[in-house]
Amino acid sequence: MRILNPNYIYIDGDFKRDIAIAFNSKIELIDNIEILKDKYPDAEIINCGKNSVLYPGFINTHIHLEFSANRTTLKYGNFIRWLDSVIENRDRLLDSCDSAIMEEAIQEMLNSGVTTFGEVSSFGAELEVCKQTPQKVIFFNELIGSNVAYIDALYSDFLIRVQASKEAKNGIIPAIAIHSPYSVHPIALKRALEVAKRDNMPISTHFLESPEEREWLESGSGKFLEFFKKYFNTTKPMTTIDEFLSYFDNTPTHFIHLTQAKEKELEYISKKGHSIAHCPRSNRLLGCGRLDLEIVKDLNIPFSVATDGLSSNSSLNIFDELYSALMIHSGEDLIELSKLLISSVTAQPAKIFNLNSGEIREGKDADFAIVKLPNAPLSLNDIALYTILHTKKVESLFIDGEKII
Ligand code: MCF
Ligand code: FE
Repeated sequence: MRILNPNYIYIDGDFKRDIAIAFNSKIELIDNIEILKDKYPDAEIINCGKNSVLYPGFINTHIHLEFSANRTTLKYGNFIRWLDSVIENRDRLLDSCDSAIMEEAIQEMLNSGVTTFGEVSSFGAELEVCKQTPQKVIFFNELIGSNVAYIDALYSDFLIRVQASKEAKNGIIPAIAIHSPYSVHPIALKRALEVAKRDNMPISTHFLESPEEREWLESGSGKFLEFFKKYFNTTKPMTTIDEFLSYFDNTPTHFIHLTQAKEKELEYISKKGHSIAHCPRSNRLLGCGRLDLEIVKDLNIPFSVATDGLSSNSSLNIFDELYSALMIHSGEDLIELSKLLISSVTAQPAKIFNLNSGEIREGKDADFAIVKLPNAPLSLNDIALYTILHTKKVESLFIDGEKII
């Protein structure tokens, strides 16, 4: 048994003082340090030091490790500009992304306190590094492909990757990703959802990300029309906004982005028990706009803040993302938003994906991120804000009770 003794602790959505945790691989008891010492006289005591704040390990629900080699290759500023550059440089980018580059990307997440991440896997090239990392990985096997002639081949490749992730164990949670409404044929999509439903696998999908995507799905026109004519020789979208949404009616899904969603779509998403991944920096860099957080909050839709991949971001540091979210939603109350953002990388994603983590509670996994504030906070209620403003790197990190940093 070990005991962690921080100055402050994030518990039940608030910050408290004078609370310590006794743990093995799970949290055993939460109480005053003296009571824990009496109860476990042989336990090793770890004092976290001055101005320390203990959080449950952070959860980054949406990244693309296979694109981690990108720095100055992909074009930013507009979604179609980005997409064109993906098509043109994809092979080169993927070839240059070796295990060392992906390990570096994973290390950046560890340094920022991420103990669980959601990886969108296009090819399965990162399964080995995901097996090796101490983090827990929701491994979203991606289905992509619109050409009917290739659907069977793409679908069987998808099933092989799903199977490989099922056999991986080592903290890998098999899951599926439907790439998007513009890139996946509805026949394959429906089959994949049946597989996910049968095995109760988490599901995610990019949806209503760019204004161009919305125009394409609504009226079959705009920059997407040029894109599809140029690369795929097609001129009609395969689905509509409402139809695409209805495919997921019986399978609660993590919708990525939704920057271009209107109130009626968000209402539908709320009604069907779905959730959202909010990636503010990716959205800004690809010219996609901003998620309407006010409506998301009003409708009580569970959401995570996530970095997306290095294909559309400059870092996988979750504090960088929280900082940007804090800046971008400038109409929100600063203190309340800071607390909401902390919950969006802890309790909310844990609930969305049914993980036994994301909260400091007896019986939960002993996944901890410990940060140090530069000075003592005058008010407990402001600690979330100070954490987001002043942290780049955690002081220490535990996963299933093992000290990683
Ligand atoms: O989330 C960002 C932007 N939206 C869509 N897709 C991706 C993102 N980052 C990487 N991708 C990948 C996606 O998984 O881009 C590939 C897919 O495999 C090509 S999309 C034609
Ligand atoms: Fe993405």
